[in-house]
Amino acid sequence: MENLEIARMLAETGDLMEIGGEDGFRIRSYRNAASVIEGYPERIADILNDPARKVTDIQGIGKGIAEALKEIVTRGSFARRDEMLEKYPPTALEMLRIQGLGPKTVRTLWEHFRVSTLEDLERLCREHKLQDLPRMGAKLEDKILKGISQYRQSAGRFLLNYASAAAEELGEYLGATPAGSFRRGRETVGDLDLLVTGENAEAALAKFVQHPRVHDVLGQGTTKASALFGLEGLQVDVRAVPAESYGAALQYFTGNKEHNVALRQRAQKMGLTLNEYGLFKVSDETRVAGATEEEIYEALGLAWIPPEMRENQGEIEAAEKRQLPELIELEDLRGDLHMHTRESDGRATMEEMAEAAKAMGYEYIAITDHSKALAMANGLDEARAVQFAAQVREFNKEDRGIRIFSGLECDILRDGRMDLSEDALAELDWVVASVHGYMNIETPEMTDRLLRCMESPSVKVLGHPTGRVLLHREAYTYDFDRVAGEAAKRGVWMEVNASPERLDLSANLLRRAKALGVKFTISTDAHHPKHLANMKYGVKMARRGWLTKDDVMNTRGVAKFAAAVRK
Ligand code: DGT
Ligand code: CA
Ligand code: CA
Ligand code: ZN
Repeated sequence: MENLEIARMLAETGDLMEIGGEDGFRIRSYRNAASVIEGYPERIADILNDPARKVTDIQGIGKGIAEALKEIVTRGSFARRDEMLEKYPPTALEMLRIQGLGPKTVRTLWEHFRVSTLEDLERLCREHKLQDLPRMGAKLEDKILKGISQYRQSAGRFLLNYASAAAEELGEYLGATPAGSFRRGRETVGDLDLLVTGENAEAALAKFVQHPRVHDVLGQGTTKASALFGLEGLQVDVRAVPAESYGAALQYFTGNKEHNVALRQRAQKMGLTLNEYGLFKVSDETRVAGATEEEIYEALGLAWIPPEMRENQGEIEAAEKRQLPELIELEDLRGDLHMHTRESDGRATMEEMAEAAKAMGYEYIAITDHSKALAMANGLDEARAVQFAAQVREFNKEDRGIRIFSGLECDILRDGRMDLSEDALAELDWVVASVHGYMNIETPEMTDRLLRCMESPSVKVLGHPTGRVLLHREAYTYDFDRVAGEAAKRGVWMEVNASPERLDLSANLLRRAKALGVKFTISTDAHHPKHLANMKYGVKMARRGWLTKDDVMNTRGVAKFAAAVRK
């Protein structure tokens, strides 16, 4: 247990106590101790383990806090914190960070509406529900909505699907091209960068600020305009650039910074200078390139580098040697292998999902409803799973232009066993093994759990392998290289979950897993036919992980895929 974690627990408890309306003196003592511990040069855990020393010798740590510290170090929490977390959800803490929302209001909102997330709070304000309470009115609702938008703006990053909708709408409206982290396919974006060029570029800036969903104009000049877009207030920067500089600007504003720095240094060594206007000779300032990205990279002795790879992670060296991998593309996918139906928590039937997948041009899908451990989602037990497998066999008897694999997203129990019996799993074509509970167990236990689940001969792939929920929940921790190494050895694949809330695995982990010999699938985890379109986000992620068509098993045609699964 590191000091920072201990400090966070104390501070969080203080915050929860504030929501609870408790004594200010005690709240301050937790906060004070938190700040002392956060900045303390030695590990508190070491001091506690040393019988010759006392934590109470540290300024700001009294007897009560010392007791809490002992508890934290031995079991990872302490009584007061547990008690507070029982009363108030930790998500309520985020509401404290909203301007205009004091602890008392947060408490009232929780007590009356059970709102504990910003999303719910926002909805409540928009539906004017706050006015039902005494001393709360339209003014407060407005203030809170502004506060939420500001909070998201400063601390906030946005999911790729939100940014994508904005980029599409504005891109079409302005004839603009996205750059920045969005173009690099980062899983979240801070703001959206757009470029316009040509004769109407300057006029596009004026048009931009007049768009009905654009508000709070932050600045508008002849080359750049910035404003917020939509209810969530995503900042959008639009830049107007001349055609001769278009490639240079696109390159510059796509980034990332580290990639750009490395490129500029490379240019320097060649007697050139690179900026957002073009690539020029240092000696006489003549223009070498600038209209397209390709000519810039070429003039620097490099192959054009796909934006998803531009993170200065070895891509420049690979481009120099003309050894960039041929990255996977959306069109390479032949099927989608993770989706839910009404049998568990999905919205459509198997037939409807199949129909939608067929319309997208897929050859096959796997239906993977939840297993019984997810009782809330009405997960399948053994009998239902076996019956479902029979139903799918029946479906496939006729040629319907799409093949269904009978699948299951089977829970990995806390001890690593699968939720359903091997006999039942063996009836199915495709088993995705996923963690949905006990996500906060210790790292070694989680490692053992994942290693153990792969001992089941039915398990084909690890679903959303780190459990992260973007902007919401951290990945659970385990010895990733050991698990990935074991997966490679056993021929268990790892999923790139394309849901924009997850995008799990991350780019770094994809590259690590690939280096260890793992094969992958990209799947949407759709709960509705429209979610099947999320595949593009998963492909972006895969490209950021340098994956090729060959690395991803659902690029195989149906016969090859079926053969690979049976093995
Ligand atoms: P974000 O918006 O936080 O998701 O990340 P980016 O990468 O989109 O960052 P942003 O919007 O600040 O800038 C877009 C790109 O423009 C960035 O990747 C590199 C380039 N850029 C912007 N400002 C600067 C700068 O001051 N120096 C350098 N070297 N590059 C910059
Ligand atoms: Ca940006
Ligand atoms: Ca920007
Ligand atoms: Zn799942």
